[in-house]
Amino acid sequence: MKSKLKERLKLYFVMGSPNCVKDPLIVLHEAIVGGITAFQFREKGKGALTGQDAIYLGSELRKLCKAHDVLFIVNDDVELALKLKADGLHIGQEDDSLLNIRANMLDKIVGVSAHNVAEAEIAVRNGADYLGAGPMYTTLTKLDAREVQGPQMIREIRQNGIVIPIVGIGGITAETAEKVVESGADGVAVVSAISLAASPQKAAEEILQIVNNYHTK
Ligand code: 3NM
Repeated sequence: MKSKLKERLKLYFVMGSPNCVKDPLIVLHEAIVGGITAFQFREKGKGALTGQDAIYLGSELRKLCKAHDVLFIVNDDVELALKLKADGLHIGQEDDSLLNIRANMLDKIVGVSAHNVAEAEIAVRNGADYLGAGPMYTTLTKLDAREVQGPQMIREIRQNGIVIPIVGIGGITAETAEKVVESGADGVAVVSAISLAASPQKAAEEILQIVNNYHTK
């Protein structure tokens, strides 16, 4: 599952029901048809589902990913990740420590959000499988997002010898995706550029093409 992780993180769609206007299952299905390579179930923010409702939606989304061989990662909640038989878990700096989490997620993928080189180094030392580096640009999706770091941050992480897979996140669109991969990211993680697009399929196709074009240059 961890093999070819760089390849599988090329277009990483992050979403929960608060990020959608349409039915999240339809949005995810369209995004899958458009070519996303990974999905993160992130049920956060105003109106987020909890308890059985979150488990139900998560299990439906999980089934879709399984059927289409798209990596399925759960944000922040180890129990939910295990219950949904996710491929992995993504944690922020505020979440439970990576060392505690690893004990429950032995062979699973664990990704960590990093907002600077120091956080990236600690995450790698503690065994992160990939980094989500952000925010690249201004985002309206995460209200408590840190200060914008820009793609330069990824360049600095690479200059510090970190070789694990990195995805940029935060305000990334088809206009900015190339700058992010140019800086040393293996892929881009996006929420609204796909979830709120008139056509999530077309949005995903367009961004994937930009990432692919860069990597085959
Ligand atoms: N994490 P959008 S920014 C979930 O900086 C998340 O760690 C971020 O949403 C970070 O693609 C972010 O709509 C939200 O801007 C990204």
